[in-house]
Amino acid sequence: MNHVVNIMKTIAFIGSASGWGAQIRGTEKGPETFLSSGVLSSLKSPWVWKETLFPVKSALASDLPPGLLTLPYIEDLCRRVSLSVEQALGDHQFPVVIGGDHVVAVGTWAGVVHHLRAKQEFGLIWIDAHMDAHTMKTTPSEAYHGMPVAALLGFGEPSIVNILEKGPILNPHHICLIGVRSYEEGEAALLKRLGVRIYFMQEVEDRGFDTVFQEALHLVKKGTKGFGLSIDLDAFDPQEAPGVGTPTPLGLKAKEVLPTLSRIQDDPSFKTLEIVEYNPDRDKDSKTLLLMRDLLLNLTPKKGRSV
Ligand SMILES: [Mn+2]
Repeated sequence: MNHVVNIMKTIAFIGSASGWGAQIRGTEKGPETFLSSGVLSSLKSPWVWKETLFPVKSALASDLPPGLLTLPYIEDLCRRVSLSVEQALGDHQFPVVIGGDHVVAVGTWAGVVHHLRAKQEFGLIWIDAHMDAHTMKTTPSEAYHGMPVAALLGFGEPSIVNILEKGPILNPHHICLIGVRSYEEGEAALLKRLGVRIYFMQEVEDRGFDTVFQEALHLVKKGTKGFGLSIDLDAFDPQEAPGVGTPTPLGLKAKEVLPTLSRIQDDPSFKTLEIVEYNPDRDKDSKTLLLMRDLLLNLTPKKGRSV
């Protein structure tokens, strides 16, 4: 008996109820609101809600401002997320992390890279209105959700740079940003110095999302052991995704983005998906919730994969 069994890969949802990284902390409610909304029933693929990870202390009732004092909560949550992601991959599942604020990316991608033994050999497409590449030296807000790209590249507090193993986790030539339209000089200078490819919103408009994404895909797949996608919902136009902490005008349009994304849903190199910054308090007519559903319908594995 020597035949290939074709089975559908199970999606493992991991809720990361992170709010400590943001200035507006409603994202902590994101994962549980998302789960209880029932939108997951429209998924065709088999899925499990593996768990929702909460910070040891809720940020919702805290008046602690963003900054160093929030770091222990962030470090602890990111480490648990990284271990959960690693476990899901070890169980041959397809992890989908639902945020929570974007600092959780430090945990998600540390877990994936550790599992694949792919330090600096893993590709990441970061879809976001912002660069998220600050360090404590350059940040105006001190909020850690503005720092995960820098941390993944080895810059920032050692406790999040080296979450599971000594960083840097990613090589600047294997990460690219799409949709950026709001940033500060300090973070832009860091990414420029490192040679990170940034597709600003203007370039997306000039060349089209499809063209830009295909180019980005080439960049993250070449010479890597796989790639992932980190989607900050604020990359989308606030008319389509009002339920985010930092809405930024003139963003991506789902109509243009979804058909392109659907082309990678059965790509075996596509290892993990992350959708972050959902803030249910600010959503209007469930627009953001339904956009998350549509992203999942277009991005989660549809066909069986050989095992
Ligand atoms: Mn972000």
